[in-house]
Amino acid sequence: MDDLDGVVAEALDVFAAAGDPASLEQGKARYLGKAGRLTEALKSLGKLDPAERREAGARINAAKERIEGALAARRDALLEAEFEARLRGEAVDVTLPGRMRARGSVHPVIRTWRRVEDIFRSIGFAVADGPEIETDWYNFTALNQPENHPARSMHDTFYVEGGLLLRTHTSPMQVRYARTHEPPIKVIAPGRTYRVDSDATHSPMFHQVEGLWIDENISFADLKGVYTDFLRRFFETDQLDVRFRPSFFPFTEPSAEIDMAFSSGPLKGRWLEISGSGQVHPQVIRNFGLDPERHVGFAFGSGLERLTMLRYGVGDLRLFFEGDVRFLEQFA
Ligand code: 2NM
Repeated sequence: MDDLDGVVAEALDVFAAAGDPASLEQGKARYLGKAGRLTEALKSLGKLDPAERREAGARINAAKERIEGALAARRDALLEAEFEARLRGEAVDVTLPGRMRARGSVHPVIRTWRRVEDIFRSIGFAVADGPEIETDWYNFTALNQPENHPARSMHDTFYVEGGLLLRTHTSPMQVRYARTHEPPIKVIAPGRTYRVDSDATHSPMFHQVEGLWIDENISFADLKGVYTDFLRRFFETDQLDVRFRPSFFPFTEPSAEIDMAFSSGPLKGRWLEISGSGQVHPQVIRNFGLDPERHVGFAFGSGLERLTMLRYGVGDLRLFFEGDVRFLEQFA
């Protein structure tokens, strides 16, 4: 084994050419493996006489150390390169803007719902909530709605299985509340209601809030006071007048439409229908489980969509049900 320097130089070239740890290990086998060049050289020492053997052994070991050193250095370099490549591949650009999650907003009708609850709670009304799927008795009979009333037809009301129906107003909740509470009864029932009706100004699902105040001496004056106070707080102005117009509902007698008009602003002087109302009919009081000779009071029913349209100046009811974000995000 004369050309040890040549073998070392060759090994260094082979290691340098190895582009990854696997080919480096293959290169290692050619020089340091069982049948590697240096291993063969060490085996051949046995054929030499002792004087030569010592000197040749030293040279071979020196060559082996150089090769092992080069191998270790190349190994480190390749591992380092691999690590760097991985870091580069997994790099995160911390200067990029985050992926924003779009912010939702409360639907305008639900905002109105909450405002209405807040205002009535502040003047001592409870808030009642109950089933949207009702029995005929709670939705119609208890409210003095005659058997042949058109509102009871399949044409106007959504009937579901088992003789049940989707409530056409929130009044059945007033009945449920009145039958389970002692007077004075002072409650509002806001919620979803359903009618077979769908055009530019009617939606098959809409929201109502009904109010009820029953005690021994409640009059139309109380109704007018409560409702006027509610409207002034809801629209955040005292520049607002209220008038009653005679009307008819089966569950109230006498009955009245409530109109309101702003006395300033863009709608100044225009009377707007805002609610139905009346003194609760004696038969309905009986259905509450009370004696109409002793307990009297008023009820009213208002549309939450209508209140919302007037408050925000929304001109088209359908905007509430289309889910168009460009409309909804204005209420964020
Ligand atoms: C309205 C108009 C007038 C009303 C009546 C009752 C109850 F349960 F006391 F009989 N709740 N709501 C009522 C009265 C509703 O909506 C236009």
